[in-house]
Amino acid sequence: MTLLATVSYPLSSLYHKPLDKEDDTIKEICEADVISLEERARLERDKTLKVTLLIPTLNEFVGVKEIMPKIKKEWVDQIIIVDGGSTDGTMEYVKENGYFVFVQKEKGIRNAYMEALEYVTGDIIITFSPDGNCIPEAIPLLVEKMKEGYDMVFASRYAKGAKSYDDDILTAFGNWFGTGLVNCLYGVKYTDAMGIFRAYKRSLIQELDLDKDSSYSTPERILHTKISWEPLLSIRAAKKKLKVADIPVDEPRRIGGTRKLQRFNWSTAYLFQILREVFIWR
Ligand SMILES: Nc1nc2c(ncn2[C@@H]2O[C@H](COP(=O)(O)OP(=O)(O)O)[C@@H](O)[C@H]2O)c(=O)[nH]1
Ligand SMILES: [Mg+2]
Repeated sequence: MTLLATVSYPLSSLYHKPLDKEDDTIKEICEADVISLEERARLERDKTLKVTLLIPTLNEFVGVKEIMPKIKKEWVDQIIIVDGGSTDGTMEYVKENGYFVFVQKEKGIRNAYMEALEYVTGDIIITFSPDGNCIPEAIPLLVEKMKEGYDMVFASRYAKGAKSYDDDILTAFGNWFGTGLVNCLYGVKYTDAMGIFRAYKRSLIQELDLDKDSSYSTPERILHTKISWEPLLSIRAAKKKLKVADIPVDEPRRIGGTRKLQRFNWSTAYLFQILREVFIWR
């Protein structure tokens, strides 16, 4: 398992620091103790965080029929399905099987996330596509890792030990190049900066301004498209030096349906964002 960033204060060394007579040192120890206590409280709190599984769907009938029964309800506290206007029976299937589902009003996967937010009760969000690309059994692993106190955990297709069986030459290159560029520009060691299958604290959406249209409007206007927020989430988490980890999870091939990726528009828009973030946003 690759640890991408570590806790800024090694707790054990703070607790066992020997006392010194110097005022400055005592002040330093007191401050350190306050920080470490805060950190400890945060770690305790993180163990009790609630989890929402957020599932965007657009004509994924074959996928939902096969994948949804494999998701155990007890893995998470809430499951929300946001449908983009499926016409292939996806909606009917999930409704009949008792899932909470609603149809988004505005187009695009980012709007699906945004419109779902008012229903999200979890402190942690896991985004998941029920198209065969995401392995359901990785969900409890993401939850467990998040509860160790991380801000975000990737189910990484490219971490050591994992592999994508869904990539073609272009998506493999795009993911490799995008992740490599984020790493070079923002000083992190991500293995999969672009993927949807990940867990993160819900609070990051506001903290990282992912909910602001202005974070996306220029590339979206130029390229006449709507992009998602995963790449920007990776970049801004790096800029803020958040605590991030990844777990290796294979990406099996898609089952049924079609890929919604708009190759040229999205890769160009994401490249634009990766480069522009060097100059904008704190
Ligand atoms: N609600 C909603 N879901 C979408 C939209 N676009 C894609 N999806 C879903 O998002 C998930 C990921 O999309 P997919 O095409 O598989 O992306 P890829 O695997 O990264 O190529 C799938 O479950 C799609 O059905 C959209 O505009 N709205
Ligand atoms: Mg997919």
